[in-house]
Formats: sequence, C-alpha cells, structure tokens
Amino acid sequence: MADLTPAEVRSLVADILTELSGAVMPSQAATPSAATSSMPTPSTPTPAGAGTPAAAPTAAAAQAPMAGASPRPPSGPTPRVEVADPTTDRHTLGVLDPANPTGLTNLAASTGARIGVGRAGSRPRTRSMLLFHADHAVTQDAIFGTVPQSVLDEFGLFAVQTQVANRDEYLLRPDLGRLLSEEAKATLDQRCAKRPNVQIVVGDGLSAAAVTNNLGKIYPVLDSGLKAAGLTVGTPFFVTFARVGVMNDVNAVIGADVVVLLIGERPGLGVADALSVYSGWRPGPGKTDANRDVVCMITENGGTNPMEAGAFVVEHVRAVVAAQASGIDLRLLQAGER
Ligand code: B12
Repeated sequence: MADLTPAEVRSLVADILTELSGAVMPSQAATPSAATSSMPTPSTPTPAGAGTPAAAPTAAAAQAPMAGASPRPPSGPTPRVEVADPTTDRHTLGVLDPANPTGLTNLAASTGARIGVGRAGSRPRTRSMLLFHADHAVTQDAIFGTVPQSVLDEFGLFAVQTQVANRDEYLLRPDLGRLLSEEAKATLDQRCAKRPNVQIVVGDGLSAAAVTNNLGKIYPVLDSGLKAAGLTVGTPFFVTFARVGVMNDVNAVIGADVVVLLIGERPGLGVADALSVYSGWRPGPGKTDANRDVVCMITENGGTNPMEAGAFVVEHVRAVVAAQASGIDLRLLQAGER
C-alpha cells in the first residue's frame, strides 16, 4: 500500500466522518473521494483462514448501515472508502535506510515474522498496524467459525459434542473439551465399530478453517493409506468443541489400538488454517501428551502439504502399531533405550 499524502489522509478522514454520520455532504456528493480514486482496488477475497486473507474493510463493509445512524438521502452517490488488502504485501521493508538492503530483504522474505517493518517515530507504521489487525481478524474468524455441514457430509462424519456448551466456554474451560458428553458416549457406543486397529476422529479445535480447508486433501490419503497397509479403520466421526485430550474419552468407548485425531491448531498471525494430527497407542484414562505424537502445521499456506502429511501419518501409524507404543515410549524404543 502506498503512503498517503496529507491531502489524501484529510480526504479519507472526511469520508469516514461522513460515513459515520450517515449523511452525504453536498460538496462530496458529485465526485468520488480522493481516497477511492487514488487507492488500489482490494484484491479478490481468499477462503476463510487462508494465509493472505482479504480482511480489510471493503466497499461493501463501508456501505453497511451503522446502528443508530440516520438514514441516507435517497439520491446521490454513496461515499466509498476503500483500503487495499494489507495482507497482500507482507514483505515490503519499512526500514528506510538499511545498511544491507539485499540481506534484509532476503531475511524478511524467509520468515512470516514481522521483521524489518520500520517505525514512524516511536510508533508502528500504519501498514504494520493494518496488517496486524487484518491478521488478528482472520484468527478470530478461524476460532469462532464452524465447520460447514457439507464438509462433514462429504466424508460421512456424524457429529458428537464434548461437555462444552458453547464457543466461549470452549475457550475458558479446556478441561471440558477433553471430556465427551454422556450423550456423545452413548452415540459412539451405538454407531461405531469397536476395537478397530485405527480410529480416525476429526475435531474443530481452535480453527474451523483448518478442517474446512484441509480435510478434503488429507482424509482420503489417510483412510485409503491405512486400509492399504492392512489396518482396520473404525467408523469416523466429528467432535465439536474438541481438545486433544478427548482422545482418551473416545477410546474408552471405542477400544482402538491407535486413535488419530485431526484437529484445528491455534491460529497464528499470518496462517490461520493449519491442521494438526495427534495420535497415540491405546489412549485411555491417565494417558497424557507424553504418550502422544503430533504432526503439525498442515496447510497449503506455507506449511506441510495435507496429502504429504496424510502419507506421513500412515507411515507413523504403522510404526506405532509395530512397536505397540507411541510418544516418549516409541522414541525410547526406537533409540534402543527400552
Ligand atoms: C499451545 C502449544 C503448547 C502449550 C499447550 C498448552 C495448552 N493447554 O494448550 C504448551 C506451551 C504447554 C506447549 C508445550 C509443549 N509443546 Co507445544 N505447542 C503449542 C502450539 C503453539 C499450539 C497447539 C495447538 O493449537 N493445539 C491444538 C489444541 C486444540 O489442542 P489443546 O487440546 O487445546 O492443547 C493440547 C495440545 O496443544 C498439546 N500439545 C502442545 N504441544 C504439544 C507437543 C506434543 C509433542 C504433544 C504430543 C502435544 C502437545 O497440549 C495441550 C494439552 O493437551 C503448537 C504449534 C502448532 N503449530 O500446533 C506447539 C507444538 C505442538 N508444541 C511443540 C512442542 C515440542 C512442545 C513441547 C514438547 C515443548 C517442550 N520441549 O517442552 C511441550 C510439550 C507439552 C505437552 N503437552 O506435553 C511442537 C511439537 C513438534 C512435534 N511435531 O513434535 C509444536 C508443533 C511447536 C513447534 N513447532 O515446535 N505447547
């Protein structure tokens, strides 16, 4: 996004004030605002949780009526305030006079970390602030979003719920997200095959976008790969408001050798659709993360490709079954220390 001239900033502020008051000032009614005409058009929005989300306020958002605002006059053009999508430009250096421009450019391009962003006096640049707010908005969408029913239907997943009642409680009470509701236990008991070699479970976790964006690519590889390896695979299902530890409660009902849980990771400020696959040998009451393994950062936005991750998990599950151990126990066995 280009830096604005003082005149453009004044015009932009005037447009926003006009927008907030809900009235079109006569002097502006005939022409589009300076900001609209001089700023680039926002890019096409990307899917929820993608690495380059179009999270900036768009013309449509700017035109949405404000609660309590007086109605617009019926005639005259609606003021438009357009700001370029701040997430499309992550790597422009904000350091004005770097000692080693090439080195700093390469360094900034090699990481998602916010380096070389410069400052305006003692404060962040406008560009840095807009990018931060846009990224933060995407994380909120990922955390508070829900996985569409169509995604579950595609793989024949029915849904059960933990003891968490709603998303706010999910964030405040991780302990309840590790426990299935009594209704969920009864449903699993009724609908699921018992004692398979592998039970695949999908959970929303901390990013619905992770499941929505990646399940279609990882699930078929996982399911067919496990079966091709000669392993029996149980009846798959989805857990709403799930935490990793729910694997224990699930397996108290199912009795699988290995539980494989696909779950949305805590979103980062830049990538909000990363999926993790947690797994463990015979999970049950008392088992902890020390007994589990995780393959993380599965996303097409700068992480491990979901199809590759699926193949990797299949190989890992085969190793777990062969060793009859996972987590620390598996590492010790593999190191010849047990
Ligand atoms: C949050 C987090 C933590 C928090 C978890 C606290 C909590 N209650 O949420 C804390 C700071 C305690 C933590 C600690 C560790 N973590 Co951590 N953690 C993460 C992070 C940033 C997000 C995890 C997430 O979103 N989980 C999904 C939600 C829905 O799960 P949850 O049920 O709310 O929380 C559980 C999991 O997060 C799990 N967990 C967290 N880290 C790890 C690591 C392993 C190996 C396992 C099996 C489980 C596990 O513990 C929570 C309680 O059960 C990931 C990064 C990522 N990209 O995923 C790294 C990550 C998973 N952690 C990692 C590591 C290495 C560890 C530690 C082993 C570090 C250490 N040397 O001590 C410890 C192990 C802790 C344990 N539980 O046994 C690595 C795993 C790499 C790998 N493939 O093996 C990751 C991928 C970070 C990284 N890129 O290096 N972690």
